Amino acid sequence: MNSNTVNEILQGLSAPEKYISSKFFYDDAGSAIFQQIMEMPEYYLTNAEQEILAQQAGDIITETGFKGPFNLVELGAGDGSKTFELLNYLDKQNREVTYVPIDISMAAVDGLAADFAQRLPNVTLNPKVGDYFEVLNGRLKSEANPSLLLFLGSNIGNYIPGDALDLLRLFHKNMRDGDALLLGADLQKNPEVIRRAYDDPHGITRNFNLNLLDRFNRELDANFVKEQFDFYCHYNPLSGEVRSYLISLSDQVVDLADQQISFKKDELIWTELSKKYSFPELEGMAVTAGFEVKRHFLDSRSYFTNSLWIK
Ligand code: AVI
Repeated sequence: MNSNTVNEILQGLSAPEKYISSKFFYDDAGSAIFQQIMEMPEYYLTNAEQEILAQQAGDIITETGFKGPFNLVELGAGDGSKTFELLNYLDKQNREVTYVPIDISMAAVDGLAADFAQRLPNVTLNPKVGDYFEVLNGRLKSEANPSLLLFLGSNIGNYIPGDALDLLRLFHKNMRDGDALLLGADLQKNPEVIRRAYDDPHGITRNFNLNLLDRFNRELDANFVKEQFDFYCHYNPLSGEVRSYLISLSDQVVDLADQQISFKKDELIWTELSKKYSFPELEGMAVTAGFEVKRHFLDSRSYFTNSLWIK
């Protein structure tokens, strides 16, 4: 980890209310645990979004209004499994599309490109490795064809509200007039359904959180004792926020990157926000960021939306 990253982590762990950004979940081990999360029956988000993209691909593409060739630009593509549904549809329709998966992980982008090249030989692939702000910077404006941006998986829900808006504004700034954004967002629903998806009975989300400590031990020369921490999470149906935490089980001092961090017994470290939206909240964000909301595409249980916004 570079010195800015180390300082960011130290700052969070020295704050009066300690926190660690959820972006640090995703080392190789954390990404593998996240795969296990997505396979849990309680974690309904993945299947709900897959269902929407598989069953409503035609309507989604029609609503963009794109008639000719276009770019499908996926931000944080991961393994691209859900996008396969859209591309498969486009391929069958003989639509001319260039798929631009962008991900920070070279392994993810390479794997996905190899997989799609084999399964969708007619689709043009133009994968990009890097931070999607840097990769996106200026690129869509100079494209000859319109672009449909994909920001799937409820990733928007992991940003605190101000940052979520900044990100949407940044997408907007980089898009051409008439370009479209398909945003995957988890909806407010029976709070028990949401609670079970995060406070899961298998302990997988607990491992996902505790893996942060393993990562810091390995990469920041820290000496966290995992048994001295536990996981807690809470869904507040009034705010729509799932908040996840690590709890210190004793008064303890931990070494990390040549600093000493003190924890009180029962002190919390906030590790993640997973925001669940109402339609007015989503529509408010769209308008504030400069978009027109075209349509919400829902799964059969109305748990999740892929919302199409136009610049
Ligand atoms: C990646 N992100 C949208 C997931 C979420 O639902 O907030 C990460 C996750 N955290 C716990 N379970 C899944």
